[in-house]
Amino acid sequence: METREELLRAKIPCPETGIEIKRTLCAICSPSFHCGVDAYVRDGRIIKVEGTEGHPMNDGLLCTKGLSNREYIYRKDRILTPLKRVGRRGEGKFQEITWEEAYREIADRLLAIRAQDGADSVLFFGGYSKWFRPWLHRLAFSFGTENYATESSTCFTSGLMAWKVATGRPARPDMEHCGVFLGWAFNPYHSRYLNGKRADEAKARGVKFIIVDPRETPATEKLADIHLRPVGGTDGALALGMANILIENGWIDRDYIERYVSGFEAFAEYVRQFNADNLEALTGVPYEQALAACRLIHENGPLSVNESSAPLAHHKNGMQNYRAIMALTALTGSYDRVGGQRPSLHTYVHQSSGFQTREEEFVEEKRPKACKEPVGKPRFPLWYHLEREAQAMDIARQITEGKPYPIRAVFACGMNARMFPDTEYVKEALKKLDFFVDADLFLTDTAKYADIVLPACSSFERGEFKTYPGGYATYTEPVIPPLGQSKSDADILCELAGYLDLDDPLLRSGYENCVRDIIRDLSVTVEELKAADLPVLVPEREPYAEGAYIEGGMDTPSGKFELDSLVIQAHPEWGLDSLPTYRCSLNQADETDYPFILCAGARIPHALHSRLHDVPWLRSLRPEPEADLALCDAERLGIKKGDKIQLFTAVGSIEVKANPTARVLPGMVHMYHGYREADVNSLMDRDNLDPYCGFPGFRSTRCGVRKGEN
Ligand SMILES: Nc1nc2c(c(=O)[nH]1)N[C@H]1C(S)=C(S)[C@@H](COP(=O)(O)OP(=O)(O)OC[C@H]3O[C@@H](n4cnc5c(=O)[nH]c(N)nc54)[C@H](O)[C@@H]3O)O[C@H]1N2
Ligand SMILES: Nc1nc2c(c(=O)[nH]1)N[C@H]1C(S)=C(S)[C@@H](COP(=O)(O)OP(=O)(O)OC[C@H]3O[C@@H](n4cnc5c(=O)[nH]c(N)nc54)[C@H](O)[C@@H]3O)O[C@H]1N2
Ligand SMILES: [Mo]
Repeated sequence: METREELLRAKIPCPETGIEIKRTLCAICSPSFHCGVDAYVRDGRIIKVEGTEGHPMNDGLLCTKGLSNREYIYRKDRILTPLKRVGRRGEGKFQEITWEEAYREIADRLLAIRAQDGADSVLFFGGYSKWFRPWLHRLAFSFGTENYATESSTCFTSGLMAWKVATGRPARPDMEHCGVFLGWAFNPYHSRYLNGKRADEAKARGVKFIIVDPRETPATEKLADIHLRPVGGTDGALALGMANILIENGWIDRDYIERYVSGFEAFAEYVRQFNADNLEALTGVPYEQALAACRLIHENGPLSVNESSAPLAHHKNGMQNYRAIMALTALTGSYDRVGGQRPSLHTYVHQSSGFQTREEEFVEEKRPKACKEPVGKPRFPLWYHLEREAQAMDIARQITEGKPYPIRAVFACGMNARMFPDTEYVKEALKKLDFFVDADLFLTDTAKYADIVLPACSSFERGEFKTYPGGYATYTEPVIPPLGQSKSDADILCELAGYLDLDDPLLRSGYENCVRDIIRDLSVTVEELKAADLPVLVPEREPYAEGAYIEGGMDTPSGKFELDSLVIQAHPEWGLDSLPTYRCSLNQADETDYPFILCAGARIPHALHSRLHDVPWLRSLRPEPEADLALCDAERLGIKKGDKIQLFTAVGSIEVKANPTARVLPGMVHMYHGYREADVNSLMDRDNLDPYCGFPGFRSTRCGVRKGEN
């Protein structure tokens, strides 16, 4: 028999130890995951976490980040009470106030600004944590403004827009049934471990893999039958060259194209200029390799393609490159086919689960009628046309310039200035605001600019509705009480709606009532979801019906897959190309002064944007910010592993440790973002933006490298 001491040390859940296992979810990364977690709780504290077995998402697995939830939740800089700024902006001097005082001050200030300059002079912003978005969005609308913007202005939406232009709907790769997988910018082992598992299974089934990545990664090593290594950001040229090869060799599905694709002739004519004569010069990929990849596609269909939310999109020509890659699915007849690219509709907060909720209605029913053009609309008209929200990459400019009208206040949930290009410029803009509120778990460098900081709680401390692929839904209960006086964002937003006296009884009635409204067409209830131990199957789920969407006519002007966009053609005043044209993405900077191409942001397993650099377990895996560069470049510059080097652009310079490696393409430098002491986004040109969608060129920025002070 073990003693109680031994049971405690082994963290055994039983009456002797008082340890209980309670179920929750990990919300550290995107809601398109949110893995199920078994939290071991003793005396209201989490003492251990494990993945939930039988959970439809992760079935017992967790990644490095998920396993660090305990350290994340108990990070030393958790905010425990509402705070009011008493020092200068950014200085970090605050006094504790009550929720009542915080709400009153926020309501008074926002209502006064609205009365003076209109609701549009207040902007509502949501950071990477997406779970509360329908509430924040509705709050903005009920307040009377369309100025609602999110971090998705740099993530995911570019690809979504590319799909909307082509087919009217997003799509998902059907890796389970494909014959060949085109892993374009695909390294799930670092960014989406569950997709890594799926890829391993596909490989074991005999699926062929083409990986397109400038670097060597676990994916290129474990999976690639062919590894194409284009210089970062030249993907469009490579895809158009591959399209040309497929067409020239007759490796296309003519019948499919005839029936379901529009603009083929113009596209085929355009891609002829990407050929054996120039493909290698444009992309760095030898023509023979591209030809071999096309042959592999032709001989091993159906073709499924990776959906990239960041690396392909973070270039000035990013969305067009994306469209060029998607065109390969049209040519090979793989869109809306088993084993190809399946059209999918979002069920709820960035998750497609195969059934409908009323999330969109919940937000749209409050869209204000008369308001000014939201931030970014004049500059990025296609963005607004398709997304109907503000483009966050234009916020700092509009605050600074006051044009076309002033933005005087920002109400944010989880704003991180180091997410944007040119961080200093963003901070200067925040200083100019009359009023800034930020809700966060931690007293971040950005929160230090706020007038009022609100303490948000983690997913372990709140109850939350959530859906999962395969037709599942769940509603978690808190597994520990919120730390200090922290609260769930959704509760904060609903309560604030009351203090603002908004004409919105549903929002004011609280999170749970809103969820009831959002799922009122489903036959499962909040009570049933809460009572269940695991996510439950929703009876309204619909299985995928192959070809139903293309047969019924797609949501595009022609009803077909548009290689040549009629939406863009109808708006010549936008100055955008209707074909997926290729242009060089590099910013205007002197090649002699800035000879390297900086790719900032390729995921590392132990960091998530700004948040996990401060979690000791994870930080210990890479204690200092590092930049990866090719062995030959390091040798030429006399740089050894661990040397301090400076990365510099016309915008700024940072000092980091050098990591010379054979994995990186000569001429390129890779660096992860979000570090306080070496903020790579402080090097980024704030105007180097994709004119189609507004995304920044984080992954193809000219930079210089020199040895630092060692
Ligand atoms: N150079 C470079 N820059 C990039 C990228 C890149 O690849 N390279 N990637 C871009 C992409 S794809 C993304 S998604 C963005 C990341 O977008 P960011 O918004 O910068 O992401 P995080 O740093 O994870 O989170 C932002 C803040 O939200 C807080 N937070 C977390 N959970 C909650 C919550 O539940 N409630 C509240 N109120 N706050 C919370 C965190 O503490 C943090 O301060 O960065 C973009 N910027
Ligand atoms: N551990 C961890 N996981 C994460 C995140 C995180 O911060 N940390 N962030 C989450 C978020 S918000 C996002 S958006 C996703 C992004 O997830 P992914 O899309 O997987 O993003 P990356 O890891 O940046 O890029 C994948 C691969 O693309 C390559 N790549 C970079 N630039 C280019 C290019 O120009 N062309 C080509 N062909 N390849 C290129 C990189 O070398 C890398 O190996 O990750 C999510 N998962
Ligand atoms: Mo992202």
